[in-house]
Amino acid sequence: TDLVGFASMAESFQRLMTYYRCAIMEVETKFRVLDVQLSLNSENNPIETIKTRLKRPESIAAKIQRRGLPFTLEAIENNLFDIAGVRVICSFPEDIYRLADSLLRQDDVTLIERKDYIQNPKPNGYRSLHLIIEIPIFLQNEKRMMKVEVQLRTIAMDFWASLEHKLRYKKDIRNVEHYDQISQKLKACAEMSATLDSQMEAIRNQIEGI
Ligand code: 0O2
Repeated sequence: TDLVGFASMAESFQRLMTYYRCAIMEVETKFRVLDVQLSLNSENNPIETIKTRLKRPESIAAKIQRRGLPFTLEAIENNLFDIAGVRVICSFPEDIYRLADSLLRQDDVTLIERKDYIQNPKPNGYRSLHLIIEIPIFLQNEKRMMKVEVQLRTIAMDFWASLEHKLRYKKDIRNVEHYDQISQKLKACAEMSATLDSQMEAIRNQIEGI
């Protein structure tokens, strides 16, 4: 019956979400291990914080609909690569690349896509390094490959992105001019904060005598 079909689909969806949660745990642990290891060589930890999130069912449904895809688990797994999200926040830009390189050298990590919005910021000023990776999770009787979106940014980039996120979800169409004005100010802040990041990094390197 329809009810049985629905219940089994709901259960499979829950199971898939659990797998993504496991994949998040794996990736988070990989970064925590790198943080400890990289901090043995210098006094400081490269990672400031790690934030993780599982995309909510309504956001998944909205994205599937937007892309004109069918509402199936296959469509979700094969097309949405940001269901599992791990955001790694560092103090300095160099640490971002150091961490990303170390992660990608691990033999169970496959790079699916890399977008460097630090080298090439978005027109609005957004900066971060985005990686889509695939990693295995080990279940009772099987190994399952899962995709995870990793976003690496500095504290300054994260600070900027959270403010810009507020604007993004407050698009007041009646007030286009106001919106444009705020966008311009934000863009200017993005440039100032990029300058701050690189100057702070230069000072750090001077202090450490690199
Ligand atoms: P949330 O709430 O963080 O999940 P797509 O993933 O298909 O929408 P694309 O171009 O494939 O788009 O992905 P991209 O550019 O790698 O960026 C996806 C995520 O990066 C976003 O997820 C944001 O988290 C972040 N991001 C990208 N651009 C911006 C930006 O201009 N401002 C801010 N604040 N964040 C950005 P979601 O799903 O949009 O949001």
